[in-house]
Amino acid sequence: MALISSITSREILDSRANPTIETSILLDSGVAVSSSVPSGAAIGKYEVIELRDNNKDRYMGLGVTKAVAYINKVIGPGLVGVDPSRQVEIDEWLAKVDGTDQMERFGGNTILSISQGLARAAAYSLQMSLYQYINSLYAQLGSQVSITRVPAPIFNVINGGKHGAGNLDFQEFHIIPASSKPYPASLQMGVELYHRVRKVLIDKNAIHSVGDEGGYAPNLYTNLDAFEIIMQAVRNTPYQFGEDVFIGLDVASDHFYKKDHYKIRDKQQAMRTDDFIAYLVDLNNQYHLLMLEDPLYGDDWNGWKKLTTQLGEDVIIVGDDLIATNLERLKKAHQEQACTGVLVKPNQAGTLTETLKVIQFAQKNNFKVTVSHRSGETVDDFIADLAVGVQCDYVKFGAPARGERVTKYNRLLSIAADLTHEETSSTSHS
Ligand code: 2PG
Ligand code: MG
Repeated sequence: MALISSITSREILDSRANPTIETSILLDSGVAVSSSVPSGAAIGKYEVIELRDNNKDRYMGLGVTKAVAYINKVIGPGLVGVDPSRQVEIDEWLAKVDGTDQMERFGGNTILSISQGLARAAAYSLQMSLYQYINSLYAQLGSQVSITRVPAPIFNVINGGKHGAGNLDFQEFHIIPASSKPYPASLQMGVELYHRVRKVLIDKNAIHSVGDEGGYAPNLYTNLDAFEIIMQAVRNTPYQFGEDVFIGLDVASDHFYKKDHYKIRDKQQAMRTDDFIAYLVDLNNQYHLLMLEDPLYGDDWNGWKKLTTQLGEDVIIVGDDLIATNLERLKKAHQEQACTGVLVKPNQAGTLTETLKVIQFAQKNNFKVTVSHRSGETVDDFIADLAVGVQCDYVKFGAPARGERVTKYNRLLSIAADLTHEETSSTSHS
């Protein structure tokens, strides 16, 4: 196996015009790869720390030159001569050298840029597709899964909350094609509906701009209006709501939870947990949601338990801010039956190995797993391969628009083609 010759890093920009890290790994065989990391809008208190310069004179304090220097001067030189396929060992070493619970010293962003790069370098070296290589790492951790399909996509077509330039409280309004559809057909459906949503918004004079994840960020009277727009868009196509296509929602309720109350524009009065749960149950009666992400505040464990008891049979209740891709929090959610699905974002965990461990626990305990992007993204498509490599249930990469989102959906198209090809050649050989 080729060994690491150098690891170098630089500051680049993410899709929100904020600095982030790009790290390059060169092997002594000449293999050269790069990897870059994303950034969220609302960084939960339970995810690993993102190291920023905090120098107000550069990029409003968001520069990452300290992180880059750690890679170029400390961590990179420490890994020269090492075999990049020792992923699990290196990831554990990185966490140990950092030495803090939340990677405060080096930063989870710093560490993840290396961790992802190692996997990509090793995969190239072994002449394996990245998703196959990740699948083999997952097997090393004890989870043997055979790769048969591309996970079902979730498209974020209307952006509100912290991601929207419009006026909605809820963060993401999702279109979810039936998971029985092959990926290319789901992508096509997502795209056609994305354009239909735009048309309905234009007709209603509600178009405003697009949000951080490429979905429309309209000005509407209520959050419910956004659902009606999507329903109208579906009615303008041959697709059947509840059969071909479903609706999901990332409420991201931490954003409008203030002093024990949930306040949204649809209701004059702020609601306590029980009232907000009743509101969400009503919403589900009306729209038959497939998925409901972060319906309640991330520390409202009792509320989550109640909601999951009420809706968990019908709706996938997804913990994002609740879990923060943190194994301990996932274990707690399992014990308390607080949710039935988990969002997985590698940059909340800090290393690929830790991310795989979270997915492993989730899969063993029957959580529905969604591999997710962040709102501030780069054109790195690593998470597409991760999703296929572990055979998760869903992927959430934003709208099917904007380069940093599309590159991931396109990567899945290419993997889908690989898988079809393999299937055809194995049947023709048998
Ligand atoms: C979320 C994510 C991704 P952010 O809440 O699910 O869509 O947003 O990256 O801003 O945390
Ligand atoms: Mg979320």
